[in-house]
Amino acid sequence: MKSLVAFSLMSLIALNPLRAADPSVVQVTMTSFNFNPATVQLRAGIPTVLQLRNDAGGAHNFSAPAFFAAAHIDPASSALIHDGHVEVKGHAQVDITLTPAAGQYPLKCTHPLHSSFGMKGSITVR
Ligand SMILES: [Cu+2]
Repeated sequence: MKSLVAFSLMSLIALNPLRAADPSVVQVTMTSFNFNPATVQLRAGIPTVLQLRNDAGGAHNFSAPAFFAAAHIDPASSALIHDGHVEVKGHAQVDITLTPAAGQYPLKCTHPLHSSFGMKGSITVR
C-alpha cells in the first residue's frame, strides 16, 4: 500500500510539467519594479488560475480593480482580493482562480512610487 501511494505521488510529480503548460494556468512574475509579462493575455470565459509570483524581497501588489470587478472570482479566492488588488509578500505566490471577462484593463502596483518606477502593465482578455 505504501509503495502504491509513493507511486501515485511520483506520477503526479511526473505529470506536473504538463499541468504547467495548461493554457488555463497563467503566471505573472513580479520583481522590483516590473510585471512579467507586462501585458497579461487571458481567454474570456475560460476558468483560469492566475499565479501571482513575487520574486522580490519586498512586497508588491497586483492591482487591477476593473479587471477583478468584471471577472467571476472563485469564492475561495475572493478573500485574497482587497480594493481590487492582491498583496503578495516577498518571495511568495498567491493563486487566484477566476473566469475573466473580455476587455482591456490597466494593471499596476499601488505601493508608493512603484508604478512610476515602471511597475505597471495591462491585461488583455479576448
Ligand atoms: Cu510594487
